[in-house]
Amino acid sequence: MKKIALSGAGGQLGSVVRKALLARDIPLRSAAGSRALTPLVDGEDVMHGDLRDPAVVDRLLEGVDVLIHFAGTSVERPLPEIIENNLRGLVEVYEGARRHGVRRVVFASSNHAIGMYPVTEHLSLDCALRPDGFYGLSKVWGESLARMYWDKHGIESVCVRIGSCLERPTEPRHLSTWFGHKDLMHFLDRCIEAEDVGFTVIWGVSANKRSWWDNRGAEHLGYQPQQDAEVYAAEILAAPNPLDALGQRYQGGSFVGLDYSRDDIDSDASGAAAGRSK
Ligand code: 15L
Repeated sequence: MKKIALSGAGGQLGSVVRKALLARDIPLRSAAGSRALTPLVDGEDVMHGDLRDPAVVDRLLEGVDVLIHFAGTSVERPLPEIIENNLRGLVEVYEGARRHGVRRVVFASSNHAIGMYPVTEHLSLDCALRPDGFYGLSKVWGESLARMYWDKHGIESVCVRIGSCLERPTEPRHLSTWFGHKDLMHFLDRCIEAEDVGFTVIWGVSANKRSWWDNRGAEHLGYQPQQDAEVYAAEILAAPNPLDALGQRYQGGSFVGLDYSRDDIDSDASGAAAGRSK
């Protein structure tokens, strides 16, 4: 059986994945950042540490076949923090993958790499990237880094542009962006089991009726989502939308309004989408 390492195992999503992988009896090494993890089952291989330190990365990747890399800053933060956690940390992780012959990395990218697209657009996997902040920008960089390590070093990556990965959708935007936990675990199973993935980018989204994202081109992974946020639509649409006008206009939702300074919001996105950049 393949040995899996999970970074970010103490985080919101990492905790869900950790429990589910252990329940499947998958040989797992769970790694957190600053706080130590208590093993959830007898003999669980747990560790913690700063992934900018190559010795910590060595401990993470020794004997590992597939790394599920969920560590890093997962929201908009000041640039120095993003650079340390999401840029420097990621280089150390991929360099560690080289040292240890790790065959495959699942890189948690994000919909915030494309958050500046208006909600009226439907996106294919090869769309131009339009990050909605420094966090989204770090995911653009991460996807390119993964591409480089495949092209130059033969390390496979699945870059998953995660939408809103929640137990259940709670607001209108999620009717398009929801990535249900069942679908997430099926997706990770495919990332572990699929034969050859090379460099693959895929939208981390359920089979939502209102999805903005089209996974055609990533069929080789075998990801076939079953969940659909539409089941919750009536309930969600009966409540007020928590997003402001800007957040409702763009796919990145609330991230878009952080440090936003344009005053021509009626003319921006469609013009830029058509290649105009006034
Ligand atoms: C993300 O990338 C974030 O990590 C998460 O906290 C959510 O904001 C999610 O995107 C989303 O867009 O809903």
